[in-house]
Amino acid sequence: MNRSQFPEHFLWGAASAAYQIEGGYQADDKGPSIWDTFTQQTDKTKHHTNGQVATDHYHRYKEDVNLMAEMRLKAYRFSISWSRIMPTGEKNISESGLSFYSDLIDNLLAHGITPVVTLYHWDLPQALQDKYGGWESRALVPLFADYCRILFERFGDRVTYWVTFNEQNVFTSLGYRWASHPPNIADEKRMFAANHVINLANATAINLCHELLPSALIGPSFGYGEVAPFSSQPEDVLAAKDANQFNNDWWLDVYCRGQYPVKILHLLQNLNLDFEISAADDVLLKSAHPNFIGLNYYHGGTVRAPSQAQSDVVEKQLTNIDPYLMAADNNQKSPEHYLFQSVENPYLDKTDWGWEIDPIGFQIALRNIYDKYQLPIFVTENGLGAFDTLDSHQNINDDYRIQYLNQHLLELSAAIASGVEVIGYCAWSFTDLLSWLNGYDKRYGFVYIDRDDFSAKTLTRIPKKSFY
Ligand code: BGP
Repeated sequence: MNRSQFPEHFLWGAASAAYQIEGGYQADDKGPSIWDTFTQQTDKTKHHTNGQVATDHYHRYKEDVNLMAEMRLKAYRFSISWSRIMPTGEKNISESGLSFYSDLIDNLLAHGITPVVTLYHWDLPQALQDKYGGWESRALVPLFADYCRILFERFGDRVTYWVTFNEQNVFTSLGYRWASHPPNIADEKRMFAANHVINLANATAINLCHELLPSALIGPSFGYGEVAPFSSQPEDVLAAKDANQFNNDWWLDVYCRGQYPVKILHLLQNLNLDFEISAADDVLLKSAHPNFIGLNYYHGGTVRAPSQAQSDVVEKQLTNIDPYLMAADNNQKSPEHYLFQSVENPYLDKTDWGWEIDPIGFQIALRNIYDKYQLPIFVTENGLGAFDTLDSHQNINDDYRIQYLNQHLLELSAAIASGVEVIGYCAWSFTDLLSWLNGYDKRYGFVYIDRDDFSAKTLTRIPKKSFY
Protein backbone atom coordinates (compact mmCIF):
# COMPACT_ATOMS: atom_id res chain seq x y z
CA MET A 1 0.00 0.00 0.00
CA ASN A 2 1.27 3.44 -0.84
CA ARG A 3 -0.08 6.92 -1.10
CA SER A 4 -0.65 6.75 -4.84
CA GLN A 5 -3.40 4.21 -4.30
CA PHE A 6 -5.48 6.95 -2.70
CA PRO A 7 -7.06 9.93 -4.50
CA GLU A 8 -4.88 13.02 -4.70
CA HIS A 9 -6.80 15.18 -2.23
CA PHE A 10 -7.76 12.35 0.07
CA LEU A 11 -8.62 13.69 3.51
CA TRP A 12 -6.35 11.82 5.89
CA GLY A 13 -7.65 12.77 9.29
CA ALA A 14 -8.70 11.98 12.81
CA ALA A 15 -11.91 12.59 14.70
CA SER A 16 -13.34 13.59 18.06
CA ALA A 17 -16.61 14.72 19.64
CA ALA A 18 -17.25 17.75 21.83
CA TYR A 19 -18.39 16.03 25.01
CA GLN A 20 -15.56 13.52 24.87
CA ILE A 21 -12.74 16.08 24.74
CA GLU A 22 -13.73 19.65 25.49
CA GLY A 23 -14.28 19.83 29.24
CA GLY A 24 -15.08 23.41 30.26
CA TYR A 25 -18.59 22.18 30.90
CA GLN A 26 -19.63 25.44 32.50
CA ALA A 27 -17.07 27.67 30.81
CA ASP A 28 -18.27 31.01 29.53
CA ASP A 29 -21.95 30.78 28.66
CA LYS A 30 -22.25 27.05 28.06
CA GLY A 31 -25.56 25.54 29.11
CA PRO A 32 -25.86 21.95 30.35
CA SER A 33 -26.35 19.15 27.84
CA ILE A 34 -28.16 15.88 28.42
CA TRP A 35 -24.76 14.24 28.89
CA ASP A 36 -23.82 16.68 31.68
CA THR A 37 -27.03 15.81 33.46
CA PHE A 38 -26.98 12.08 32.77
CA THR A 39 -23.48 11.63 34.15
CA GLN A 40 -24.39 13.59 37.27
CA GLN A 41 -27.72 11.93 37.94
CA THR A 42 -27.05 8.28 37.09
CA ASP A 43 -24.31 5.77 37.86
CA LYS A 44 -24.29 4.30 34.36
CA THR A 45 -20.82 5.42 33.31
CA LYS A 46 -17.70 3.60 34.49
CA HIS A 47 -16.46 4.97 37.80
CA HIS A 48 -18.92 7.81 37.39
CA THR A 49 -16.70 9.32 34.70
CA ASN A 50 -17.91 12.40 32.88
CA GLY A 51 -16.79 15.12 30.50
CA GLN A 52 -16.54 18.00 32.96
CA VAL A 53 -12.80 18.29 32.31
CA ALA A 54 -12.31 15.55 29.71
CA THR A 55 -9.00 16.34 27.96
CA ASP A 56 -9.52 20.09 28.53
CA HIS A 57 -9.42 20.64 24.78
CA TYR A 58 -11.54 23.76 25.31
CA HIS A 59 -8.51 25.43 26.88
CA ARG A 60 -5.77 23.50 25.08
CA TYR A 61 -7.02 23.35 21.51
CA LYS A 62 -4.03 25.26 20.15
CA GLU A 63 -1.65 22.66 21.54
CA ASP A 64 -3.83 19.92 20.04
CA VAL A 65 -3.92 21.57 16.63
CA ASN A 66 -0.14 21.96 16.73
CA LEU A 67 0.13 18.22 17.28
CA MET A 68 -2.27 17.57 14.38
CA ALA A 69 -0.04 19.68 12.18
CA GLU A 70 3.04 17.83 13.40
CA MET A 71 1.36 14.56 12.46
CA ARG A 72 0.51 16.15 9.10
CA LEU A 73 -3.20 15.54 9.31
CA LYS A 74 -5.09 16.83 6.30
CA ALA A 75 -8.48 16.83 8.05
CA TYR A 76 -9.89 17.01 11.54
CA ARG A 77 -13.45 15.98 12.32
CA PHE A 78 -14.92 17.50 15.48
CA SER A 79 -18.41 18.21 16.74
CA ILE A 80 -19.98 21.41 17.92
CA SER A 81 -21.76 21.43 21.24
CA TRP A 82 -25.22 22.89 20.67
CA SER A 83 -25.47 24.19 24.26
CA ARG A 84 -22.21 26.10 23.84
CA ILE A 85 -23.73 27.95 20.90
CA MET A 86 -27.21 28.28 22.41
CA PRO A 87 -27.15 27.62 26.17
CA THR A 88 -30.85 26.69 26.25
CA GLY A 89 -30.87 25.27 22.74
CA GLU A 90 -32.95 28.11 21.32
CA LYS A 91 -33.14 31.88 20.96
CA ASN A 92 -30.09 33.32 22.75
CA ILE A 93 -26.77 32.87 21.02
CA SER A 94 -23.47 32.73 22.87
CA GLU A 95 -20.78 34.74 21.13
CA SER A 96 -18.10 33.16 23.33
CA GLY A 97 -19.20 29.70 22.21
CA LEU A 98 -19.13 30.75 18.58
CA SER A 99 -15.71 32.35 18.92
CA PHE A 100 -14.25 29.16 20.44
CA TYR A 101 -15.18 27.16 17.34
CA SER A 102 -14.31 30.02 15.01
CA ASP A 103 -10.80 30.17 16.47
CA LEU A 104 -10.47 26.40 16.24
CA ILE A 105 -11.45 26.49 12.57
CA ASP A 106 -9.01 29.34 11.87
CA ASN A 107 -6.21 27.49 13.64
CA LEU A 108 -6.86 24.35 11.62
CA LEU A 109 -6.93 26.23 8.34
CA ALA A 110 -3.74 28.09 9.23
CA HIS A 111 -2.08 24.66 9.49
CA GLY A 112 -3.55 23.40 6.23
CA ILE A 113 -6.02 21.10 8.03
CA THR A 114 -9.54 20.82 6.59
CA PRO A 115 -12.24 21.11 9.26
CA VAL A 116 -15.03 18.53 9.13
CA VAL A 117 -17.83 19.70 11.40
CA THR A 118 -20.35 17.39 13.02
CA LEU A 119 -23.52 19.27 13.92
CA TYR A 120 -24.79 16.76 16.47
CA HIS A 121 -22.72 14.21 18.35
CA TRP A 122 -25.25 13.30 21.06
CA ASP A 123 -25.08 16.27 23.47
CA LEU A 124 -28.56 17.79 23.19
CA PRO A 125 -29.10 20.93 25.29
CA GLN A 126 -30.77 19.79 28.52
CA ALA A 127 -33.25 22.66 28.25
CA LEU A 128 -34.68 21.13 25.08
CA GLN A 129 -35.10 17.79 26.80
CA ASP A 130 -36.88 19.44 29.73
CA LYS A 131 -39.08 21.79 27.76
CA TYR A 132 -40.05 19.66 24.75
CA GLY A 133 -39.11 16.08 25.62
CA GLY A 134 -36.09 16.12 23.33
CA TRP A 135 -36.17 14.23 20.05
CA GLU A 136 -39.59 12.81 20.77
CA SER A 137 -41.02 16.20 19.86
CA ARG A 138 -41.37 17.51 16.34
CA ALA A 139 -40.67 20.96 17.79
CA LEU A 140 -37.00 20.02 17.66
CA VAL A 141 -36.91 19.90 13.88
CA PRO A 142 -37.13 23.69 13.34
CA LEU A 143 -35.04 24.31 16.46
CA PHE A 144 -32.26 22.12 15.09
CA ALA A 145 -32.54 24.00 11.80
CA ASP A 146 -32.17 27.33 13.65
CA TYR A 147 -29.01 26.07 15.32
CA CYS A 148 -27.63 24.75 12.02
CA ARG A 149 -28.43 28.01 10.28
CA ILE A 150 -26.23 29.89 12.75
CA LEU A 151 -23.33 27.53 12.10
CA PHE A 152 -23.78 27.61 8.33
CA GLU A 153 -23.91 31.42 8.39
CA ARG A 154 -20.96 31.90 10.75
CA PHE A 155 -18.66 29.14 9.52
CA GLY A 156 -19.84 28.39 6.00
CA ASP A 157 -17.18 30.67 4.53
CA ARG A 158 -14.50 28.38 5.99
CA VAL A 159 -16.10 24.95 6.36
CA THR A 160 -16.90 22.77 3.35
CA TYR A 161 -17.57 19.40 5.02
CA TRP A 162 -20.53 18.98 7.38
CA VAL A 163 -21.83 15.91 9.16
CA THR A 164 -25.44 16.12 10.32
CA PHE A 165 -26.01 13.41 12.94
CA ASN A 166 -23.40 11.08 14.34
CA GLU A 167 -24.59 7.47 14.51
CA GLN A 168 -28.30 7.99 14.78
CA ASN A 169 -28.64 4.21 15.03
CA VAL A 170 -26.45 4.12 18.13
CA PHE A 171 -27.73 7.07 20.10
CA THR A 172 -31.39 6.24 19.53
CA SER A 173 -31.05 2.62 20.60
CA LEU A 174 -28.81 3.33 23.59
CA GLY A 175 -30.82 6.39 24.60
CA TYR A 176 -34.41 5.28 24.04
CA ARG A 177 -34.30 1.50 24.08
CA TRP A 178 -31.55 0.32 26.38
CA ALA A 179 -31.60 3.27 28.81
CA SER A 180 -27.82 3.38 28.85
CA HIS A 181 -27.38 6.82 27.30
CA PRO A 182 -29.46 9.92 27.94
CA PRO A 183 -32.40 10.45 27.93
CA ASN A 184 -32.29 7.11 29.76
CA ILE A 185 -35.47 5.61 28.34
CA ALA A 186 -36.30 1.94 27.73
CA ASP A 187 -39.25 1.97 25.37
CA GLU A 188 -39.02 0.67 21.82
CA LYS A 189 -42.07 2.49 20.58
CA ARG A 190 -40.71 5.81 21.78
CA MET A 191 -37.36 4.97 20.20
CA PHE A 192 -38.84 4.46 16.75
CA ALA A 193 -40.88 7.65 17.08
CA ALA A 194 -37.88 9.74 18.16
CA ASN A 195 -35.84 8.21 15.37
CA HIS A 196 -38.35 9.42 12.81
CA VAL A 197 -38.21 12.96 14.19
CA ILE A 198 -34.41 12.85 13.88
CA ASN A 199 -34.76 11.73 10.26
CA LEU A 200 -36.87 14.82 9.64
CA ALA A 201 -34.26 17.01 11.35
CA ASN A 202 -31.52 15.40 9.27
CA ALA A 203 -33.36 16.04 6.01
CA THR A 204 -34.15 19.62 7.03
CA ALA A 205 -30.51 20.35 7.88
CA ILE A 206 -29.29 18.90 4.58
CA ASN A 207 -31.77 21.00 2.59
CA LEU A 208 -30.87 24.13 4.55
CA CYS A 209 -27.17 23.57 3.97
CA HIS A 210 -27.73 23.17 0.23
CA GLU A 211 -29.80 26.35 0.18
CA LEU A 212 -27.32 28.48 2.14
CA LEU A 213 -24.04 26.89 1.07
CA PRO A 214 -24.39 25.50 -2.43
CA SER A 215 -20.79 24.34 -2.64
CA ALA A 216 -20.69 22.68 0.78
CA LEU A 217 -20.85 18.90 1.18
CA ILE A 218 -23.06 17.41 3.86
CA GLY A 219 -24.13 13.95 4.99
CA PRO A 220 -24.88 11.87 8.09
CA SER A 221 -22.30 9.62 9.78
CA PHE A 222 -23.67 6.15 10.23
CA GLY A 223 -22.38 3.34 12.45
CA TYR A 224 -22.38 0.56 9.88
CA GLY A 225 -21.57 -3.10 10.15
CA GLU A 226 -22.36 -5.65 7.48
CA VAL A 227 -24.23 -8.64 8.89
CA ALA A 228 -23.19 -12.11 7.70
CA PRO A 229 -25.12 -15.39 7.95
CA PHE A 230 -23.72 -17.89 10.44
CA SER A 231 -24.10 -20.68 7.87
CA SER A 232 -25.17 -21.20 4.28
CA GLN A 233 -28.46 -22.63 5.47
CA PRO A 234 -31.10 -20.60 3.60
CA GLU A 235 -32.80 -19.67 6.87
CA ASP A 236 -29.56 -18.11 8.12
CA VAL A 237 -29.01 -16.30 4.82
CA LEU A 238 -32.51 -14.88 5.05
CA ALA A 239 -31.89 -13.84 8.66
CA ALA A 240 -28.76 -11.97 7.57
CA LYS A 241 -30.71 -10.15 4.88
CA ASP A 242 -33.32 -9.15 7.42
CA ALA A 243 -30.68 -8.11 9.94
CA ASN A 244 -29.03 -5.89 7.33
CA GLN A 245 -32.39 -4.30 6.64
CA PHE A 246 -33.09 -3.81 10.32
CA ASN A 247 -29.63 -2.63 11.39
CA ASN A 248 -28.46 -0.73 8.30
CA ASP A 249 -31.04 -0.09 5.58
CA TRP A 250 -33.50 1.15 8.17
CA TRP A 251 -31.41 4.32 8.31
CA LEU A 252 -29.45 4.40 5.07
CA ASP A 253 -32.52 3.92 2.85
CA VAL A 254 -34.13 6.92 4.54
CA TYR A 255 -31.02 9.07 4.23
CA CYS A 256 -30.39 8.19 0.59
CA ARG A 257 -33.83 7.35 -0.82
CA GLY A 258 -36.27 8.95 1.58
CA GLN A 259 -38.07 5.72 2.40
CA TYR A 260 -38.08 3.04 5.06
CA PRO A 261 -37.58 -0.64 4.12
CA VAL A 262 -41.11 -1.96 3.66
CA LYS A 263 -40.72 -5.27 5.43
CA ILE A 264 -39.47 -3.65 8.63
CA LEU A 265 -42.17 -1.01 8.48
CA HIS A 266 -44.84 -3.72 8.26
CA LEU A 267 -43.31 -5.63 11.11
CA LEU A 268 -43.37 -2.55 13.31
CA GLN A 269 -47.03 -2.01 12.44
CA ASN A 270 -47.84 -5.59 13.42
CA LEU A 271 -46.02 -5.14 16.71
CA ASN A 272 -47.68 -1.79 17.38
CA LEU A 273 -44.27 -0.13 17.27
CA ASP A 274 -45.11 2.09 14.33
CA PHE A 275 -45.07 5.87 14.34
CA GLU A 276 -46.70 8.71 12.46
CA ILE A 277 -45.40 9.38 8.93
CA SER A 278 -47.35 12.20 7.34
CA ALA A 279 -47.52 12.96 3.64
CA ALA A 280 -45.40 16.05 4.32
CA ASP A 281 -42.79 13.89 6.08
CA ASP A 282 -42.62 11.71 3.04
CA VAL A 283 -42.03 14.69 0.77
CA LEU A 284 -39.37 16.10 3.11
CA LEU A 285 -37.47 12.82 3.41
CA LYS A 286 -37.46 12.34 -0.35
CA SER A 287 -36.32 15.92 -0.98
CA ALA A 288 -33.03 15.69 0.93
CA HIS A 289 -29.96 14.40 -0.88
CA PRO A 290 -26.76 13.95 1.12
CA ASN A 291 -23.53 14.58 -0.77
CA PHE A 292 -21.77 11.68 0.92
CA ILE A 293 -22.35 8.95 3.43
CA GLY A 294 -20.23 9.17 6.56
CA LEU A 295 -19.17 5.67 7.55
CA ASN A 296 -18.13 4.86 11.10
CA TYR A 297 -16.76 1.35 10.98
CA TYR A 298 -15.79 -0.79 13.94
CA HIS A 299 -17.19 -4.22 13.05
CA GLY A 300 -20.12 -6.08 11.57
CA GLY A 301 -22.15 -8.93 12.96
CA THR A 302 -23.24 -12.52 12.47
CA VAL A 303 -26.74 -13.90 12.76
CA ARG A 304 -28.76 -17.01 12.33
CA ALA A 305 -32.43 -17.62 11.97
CA PRO A 306 -34.41 -17.12 15.16
CA SER A 307 -35.62 -20.72 15.03
CA GLN A 308 -32.20 -22.18 14.40
CA ALA A 309 -30.89 -21.81 17.95
CA GLN A 310 -28.50 -24.59 18.80
CA SER A 311 -26.22 -25.18 21.70
CA ASP A 312 -23.05 -25.07 19.58
CA VAL A 313 -23.52 -21.38 18.93
CA VAL A 314 -22.55 -18.80 21.48
CA GLU A 315 -25.31 -16.26 21.68
CA LYS A 316 -24.37 -12.62 22.06
CA GLN A 317 -24.52 -11.60 25.68
CA LEU A 318 -26.75 -8.68 26.42
CA THR A 319 -24.87 -7.73 29.56
CA ASN A 320 -22.27 -5.89 27.48
CA ILE A 321 -24.47 -4.01 25.09
CA ASP A 322 -22.82 -3.58 21.75
CA PRO A 323 -24.20 -0.51 20.06
CA TYR A 324 -23.30 -1.72 16.61
CA LEU A 325 -25.56 -4.71 16.63
CA MET A 326 -28.81 -4.61 18.44
CA ALA A 327 -28.96 -8.08 19.93
CA ALA A 328 -32.37 -9.66 20.24
CA ASP A 329 -33.59 -9.66 23.80
CA ASN A 330 -36.06 -11.99 25.41
CA ASN A 331 -38.89 -9.61 24.80
CA GLN A 332 -41.15 -11.50 22.42
CA LYS A 333 -42.37 -8.20 21.05
CA SER A 334 -38.95 -7.06 19.86
CA PRO A 335 -38.66 -6.92 16.09
CA GLU A 336 -35.43 -8.93 16.11
CA HIS A 337 -37.26 -11.85 17.65
CA TYR A 338 -38.98 -12.31 14.29
CA LEU A 339 -35.95 -11.65 12.14
CA PHE A 340 -32.67 -12.98 13.48
CA GLN A 341 -30.56 -13.77 16.49
CA SER A 342 -27.05 -12.42 16.87
CA VAL A 343 -24.27 -14.92 17.43
CA GLU A 344 -20.52 -14.83 17.88
CA ASN A 345 -18.36 -15.08 14.79
CA PRO A 346 -15.89 -17.90 15.55
CA TYR A 347 -13.35 -16.61 13.00
CA LEU A 348 -12.63 -13.19 14.46
CA ASP A 349 -10.35 -11.89 17.19
CA LYS A 350 -11.67 -9.32 19.62
CA THR A 351 -10.47 -6.12 21.21
CA ASP A 352 -9.91 -5.79 24.95
CA TRP A 353 -13.54 -4.69 25.09
CA GLY A 354 -14.92 -7.66 23.18
CA TRP A 355 -15.51 -5.87 19.87
CA GLU A 356 -14.83 -8.13 16.92
CA ILE A 357 -11.90 -7.10 14.69
CA ASP A 358 -12.85 -7.54 11.05
CA PRO A 359 -10.85 -5.53 8.49
CA ILE A 360 -12.26 -7.48 5.53
CA GLY A 361 -15.71 -6.53 6.80
CA PHE A 362 -14.58 -2.94 6.23
CA GLN A 363 -13.98 -3.56 2.53
CA ILE A 364 -17.33 -5.34 2.30
CA ALA A 365 -19.07 -2.45 4.04
CA LEU A 366 -17.51 0.14 1.72
CA ARG A 367 -18.37 -1.80 -1.42
CA ASN A 368 -21.91 -2.65 -0.36
CA ILE A 369 -22.77 0.91 0.62
CA TYR A 370 -21.32 2.31 -2.57
CA ASP A 371 -22.96 -0.28 -4.81
CA LYS A 372 -26.29 0.31 -3.17
CA TYR A 373 -26.43 4.09 -2.91
CA GLN A 374 -23.85 5.34 -5.42
CA LEU A 375 -22.70 8.12 -3.14
CA PRO A 376 -19.13 8.98 -2.17
CA ILE A 377 -18.17 7.63 1.24
CA PHE A 378 -16.32 9.55 3.92
CA VAL A 379 -14.90 7.25 6.58
CA THR A 380 -15.60 9.42 9.61
CA GLU A 381 -14.52 6.91 12.28
CA ASN A 382 -12.46 3.74 12.56
CA GLY A 383 -10.06 2.79 15.31
CA LEU A 384 -9.03 0.54 18.14
CA GLY A 385 -9.89 1.02 21.81
CA ALA A 386 -7.13 -0.47 23.95
CA PHE A 387 -5.40 -0.23 27.33
CA ASP A 388 -2.30 1.80 26.48
CA THR A 389 0.45 2.00 29.04
CA LEU A 390 3.54 4.16 29.36
CA ASP A 391 6.83 2.30 29.43
CA SER A 392 9.76 3.32 31.62
CA HIS A 393 10.81 5.91 29.01
CA GLN A 394 7.33 7.44 28.94
CA ASN A 395 6.65 5.97 25.49
CA ILE A 396 3.54 4.17 24.31
CA ASN A 397 4.39 1.40 21.91
CA ASP A 398 0.94 0.75 20.49
CA ASP A 399 1.96 -1.71 17.79
CA TYR A 400 -1.46 -3.37 18.09
CA ARG A 401 -3.08 -0.08 16.99
CA ILE A 402 -0.64 0.33 14.11
CA GLN A 403 -1.47 -3.19 13.01
CA TYR A 404 -5.22 -2.57 13.32
CA LEU A 405 -5.05 0.64 11.28
CA ASN A 406 -2.75 -0.91 8.71
CA GLN A 407 -5.10 -3.85 8.17
CA HIS A 408 -8.07 -1.53 7.77
CA LEU A 409 -6.25 0.83 5.41
CA LEU A 410 -5.27 -2.10 3.21
CA GLU A 411 -8.93 -3.03 2.89
CA LEU A 412 -9.80 0.61 2.26
CA SER A 413 -7.25 0.78 -0.53
CA ALA A 414 -8.67 -2.45 -1.99
CA ALA A 415 -12.16 -0.93 -1.97
CA ILE A 416 -10.85 2.21 -3.68
CA ALA A 417 -9.02 0.09 -6.23
CA SER A 418 -12.27 -1.71 -6.99
CA GLY A 419 -13.95 1.59 -7.80
CA VAL A 420 -15.48 2.82 -4.55
CA GLU A 421 -15.34 6.61 -4.29
CA VAL A 422 -13.93 7.56 -0.88
CA ILE A 423 -13.35 11.18 0.16
CA GLY A 424 -11.32 10.64 3.28
CA TYR A 425 -10.53 8.60 6.34
CA CYS A 426 -10.71 9.97 9.87
CA ALA A 427 -9.32 7.61 12.46
CA TRP A 428 -11.04 7.54 15.82
CA SER A 429 -9.52 9.37 17.58
CA PHE A 430 -6.84 12.06 17.55
CA THR A 431 -6.12 12.25 21.28
CA ASP A 432 -7.32 9.79 23.87
CA LEU A 433 -10.71 10.88 25.12
CA LEU A 434 -13.71 9.93 27.21
CA SER A 435 -15.33 6.72 26.06
CA TRP A 436 -19.01 7.41 26.72
CA LEU A 437 -19.66 4.50 29.07
CA ASN A 438 -16.14 3.14 29.55
CA GLY A 439 -14.27 6.03 31.09
CA TYR A 440 -10.75 7.09 30.16
CA ASP A 441 -9.00 3.70 30.05
CA LYS A 442 -10.44 2.70 26.70
CA ARG A 443 -7.95 4.65 24.66
CA TYR A 444 -8.20 5.26 20.92
CA GLY A 445 -5.88 8.18 20.28
CA PHE A 446 -2.64 8.77 18.41
CA VAL A 447 -1.83 11.03 21.35
CA TYR A 448 -1.88 9.78 24.92
CA ILE A 449 -3.51 11.98 27.55
CA ASP A 450 -2.14 11.77 31.06
CA ARG A 451 -5.36 11.31 33.00
CA ASP A 452 -7.49 8.47 34.33
CA ASP A 453 -11.01 7.81 35.54
CA PHE A 454 -10.38 9.29 38.97
CA SER A 455 -8.27 12.34 38.30
CA ALA A 456 -7.51 14.75 35.50
CA LYS A 457 -3.82 14.43 36.54
CA THR A 458 -1.49 16.56 34.36
CA LEU A 459 -3.38 16.22 31.06
CA THR A 460 0.02 16.15 29.36
CA ARG A 461 -0.13 15.13 25.70
CA ILE A 462 2.28 12.33 24.71
CA PRO A 463 2.40 11.19 21.06
CA LYS A 464 2.24 7.40 20.79
CA LYS A 465 4.20 5.23 18.38
CA SER A 466 1.10 5.22 16.11
CA PHE A 467 1.35 9.02 15.91
CA TYR A 468 4.78 8.74 14.35
C1 BGP B 1 -18.78 5.69 18.19
C2 BGP B 1 -18.95 7.13 18.59
C3 BGP B 1 -17.73 7.76 19.14
C4 BGP B 1 -16.85 6.85 19.95
C5 BGP B 1 -16.66 5.49 19.32
C6 BGP B 1 -16.00 4.49 20.22
O1 BGP B 1 -19.99 5.05 18.41
O2 BGP B 1 -19.39 7.88 17.50
O3 BGP B 1 -18.13 8.92 19.82
O4 BGP B 1 -17.21 6.83 21.26
O5 BGP B 1 -17.88 4.93 18.91
O6 BGP B 1 -16.92 4.02 21.13
P1 BGP B 1 -16.59 3.67 22.62
O7 BGP B 1 -16.11 4.93 23.23
O8 BGP B 1 -17.86 3.19 23.21
O9 BGP B 1 -15.55 2.62 22.58
